[in-house]
Amino acid sequence: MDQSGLFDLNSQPDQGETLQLGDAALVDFPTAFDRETSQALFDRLYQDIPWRQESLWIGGKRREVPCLQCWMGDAASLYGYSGMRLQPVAWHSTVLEIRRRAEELSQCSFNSVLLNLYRDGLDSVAWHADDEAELGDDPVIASVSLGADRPFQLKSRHSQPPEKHQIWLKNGSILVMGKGIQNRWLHQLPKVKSLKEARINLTFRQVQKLNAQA
Ligand SMILES: O=C(O)CCC(=O)C(=O)O
Ligand SMILES: [Mn+2]
Repeated sequence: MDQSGLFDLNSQPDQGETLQLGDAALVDFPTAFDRETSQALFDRLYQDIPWRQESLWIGGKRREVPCLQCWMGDAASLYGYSGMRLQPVAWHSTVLEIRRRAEELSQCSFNSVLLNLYRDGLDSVAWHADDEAELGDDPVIASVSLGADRPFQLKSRHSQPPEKHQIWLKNGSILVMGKGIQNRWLHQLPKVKSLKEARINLTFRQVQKLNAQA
């Protein structure tokens, strides 16, 4: 079979919906991939990705990260958070196809991606910003969602009480977190206890060369 025709990634019109947060913006493309393509992408990644359960030291205790993960990218794109160092695995062809769409919609290039598999609604990501030094001063991040729709929350870092927003990350969507978002906002993917379905998220990033010596 001609693999290039397997996923028709460019079949949807590119209509972004902007949420302006002060001078930073989120742009959501809710139908970046159609339903059939999203399902095919989900199934392929669910099966093929070498998913790992990482663990972190938090408050002197070792705790499992509440989702499965895989760091993928160019060989030099070492990455870490909360004291964890991640060596990238080589690009998977399906992830490269998804990257092409993310780059087209965001008009940015990405050399790495963190894949998260949320097995059900009890898997989650706590409040954080993707502001590690290796991502540069003010990164743009493109976040691709496949599988179960989940709420995504933001809260301001520098105002009291913090301003909060919630949006839904839908199957087949790409959310572009623009400049200013990581510096001025935290985000999280809260637990949804009743949810039984899985979700895969890919956050495409551009890792800078500063960690070449790491
Ligand atoms: O799953 C999501 O939508 C967010 C994931 C995330 O924030 C991250 O991996 O840094
Ligand atoms: Mn994040």
